[in-house]
Amino acid sequence: MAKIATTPNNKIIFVNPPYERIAAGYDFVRHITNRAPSLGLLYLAASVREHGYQAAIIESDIENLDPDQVAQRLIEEKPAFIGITLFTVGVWQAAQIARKVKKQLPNTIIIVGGPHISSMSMETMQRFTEFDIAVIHEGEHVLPELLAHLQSGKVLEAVNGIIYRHDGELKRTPPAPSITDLDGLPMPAWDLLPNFPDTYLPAIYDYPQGPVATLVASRGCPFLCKFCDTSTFGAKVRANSPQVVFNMMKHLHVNHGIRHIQFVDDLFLASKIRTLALCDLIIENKLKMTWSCTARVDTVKPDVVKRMKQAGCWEISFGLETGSNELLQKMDKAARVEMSEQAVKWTAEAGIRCKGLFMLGYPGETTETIQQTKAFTRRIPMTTMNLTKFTPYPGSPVYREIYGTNIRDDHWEKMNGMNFLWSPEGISTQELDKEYQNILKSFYKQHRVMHKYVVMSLTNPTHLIRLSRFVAGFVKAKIRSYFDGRKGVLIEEENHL
Ligand code: B12
Ligand code: SF4
Repeated sequence: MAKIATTPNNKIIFVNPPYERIAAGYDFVRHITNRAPSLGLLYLAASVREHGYQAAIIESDIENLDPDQVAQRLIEEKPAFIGITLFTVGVWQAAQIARKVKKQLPNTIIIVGGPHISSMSMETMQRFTEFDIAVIHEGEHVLPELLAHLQSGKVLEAVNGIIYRHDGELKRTPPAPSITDLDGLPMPAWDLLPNFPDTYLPAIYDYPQGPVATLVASRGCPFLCKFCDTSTFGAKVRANSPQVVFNMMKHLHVNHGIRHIQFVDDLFLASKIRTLALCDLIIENKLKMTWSCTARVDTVKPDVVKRMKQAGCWEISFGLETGSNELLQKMDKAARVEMSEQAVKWTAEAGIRCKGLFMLGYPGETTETIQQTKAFTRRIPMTTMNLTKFTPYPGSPVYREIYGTNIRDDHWEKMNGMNFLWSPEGISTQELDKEYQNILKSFYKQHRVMHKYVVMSLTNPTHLIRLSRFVAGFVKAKIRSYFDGRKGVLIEEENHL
């Protein structure tokens, strides 16, 4: 497929395929889970629109669409191009959509990109022949160039950063340069999201006030934590200027009524100068918004967090991972437990909430390290704890170490951090599952933590409403289970995983 005849229209529909695997019977959890749109697709849609293409976005999970419904919508719309964003966990569902569409619309060109493609492009293209072209790494510059080549029937080998099919063979072009001038990119196309911002809520208790939007102010990370997949943006850090970040915040506030921003950068605090400049802009211009961000513990300084608080910072998420220094070392994390403790303390003292991101089951985890983590989570002044089940994501250094032992690529569709696909020597996945519950309970049952949640529920009706819907759904599911003879067991049928 080096040359493609001129396509019938200039319509491109972007798809965020369904990722969420909620077992039948557990639908009520949707009331409290994260409903953030793909910023990648918003950037891509804005970028192709600037080049004259007509863009639309389907957010499958947020719109509650299954693969068949997504495919049906695409078939009805008959776009010339479809652009699918891929996390490892969503590849199979995306392929299901692509297969259905291809049957009805054989001339529609299906392009894939995203974190999974940045790390597993060749394997994915070999395995799923329904994907026509893969765009590796950032797409804002490559995609419009690719579409222009496709429309004019020019050969694709001139487009850098892609994999395409030619006479039944896969061809890979040289990598495209990474985008250095982030300020030059058009603002994400929030206007293309149906019902934005109302239906795009983060997880319950993850924001002080709605409506909420996500933003990314920098790309890239030079560190090499072994569990992390940095293949999309690479090691070189690039950033928007504080003025452009401020402009985007103001745009969201004025035009979409957004009151809270979640920054999803890997290293929001990488530059103290940039962070303080943004805080100054927010304070000087009296922008009344709250915001949260993620940071490495070694970038936290008391003067910075104090200024951030004055500028509306509500919560900082830290990748604390574990309470064991030995494990941190095995992960190649530069931080140590003592450093984490200090950063969380400074943040709490500044009046900013601390969310700790932890993982359980990393290679080297033992019953002793689990106890260390449990004690650590109770010792530090953290307000929220997020615990994921260790998953070796393609693109992470640890994936290459583990692959070929007892993890197989068939596990892609389980890679959402909610399944133990692998267990360290000496601990079974069942034991890990039990400890997973124990650690969370031991943290959330503390009075000081519960108190904060009660206050939040009472002061912010959105949380209370979401919580009530969740509880009502749970009760209904329980009652239904008795009528159906399942005696309190909520799962209605085995999840297909
Ligand atoms: C915000 C975020 C989320 C948000 C929003 C997700 C979303 N749909 O975008 C939420 C919280 C929902 C989320 C959830 C998950 N996430 Co997440 N998330 C991120 C984070 C921190 C930032 C993503 C982002 O907005 N980047 C900025 C935008 C501009 O970049 P982008 O989306 O990658 O898009 C660019 C390119 O990839 C490319 N591109 C993307 N799609 C397409 C499509 C086409 C057609 C083309 C041409 C190009 C293209 O062009 C875009 C513009 O340059 C990344 C880390 C990171 N550094 O990227 C992790 C990351 C993407 N998440 C990851 C994971 C694993 C998950 C989860 C599966 C599990 C978990 N424990 O979090 C869950 C899925 C939950 C579920 N529903 O089952 C991994 C993915 C690894 C992998 N191989 O799959 C990452 C890379 C973290 C990491 N370092 O390991 N996540
Ligand atoms: S965990 Fe954070 S610091 Fe470590 S490599 Fe990933 S993005 Fe970088």
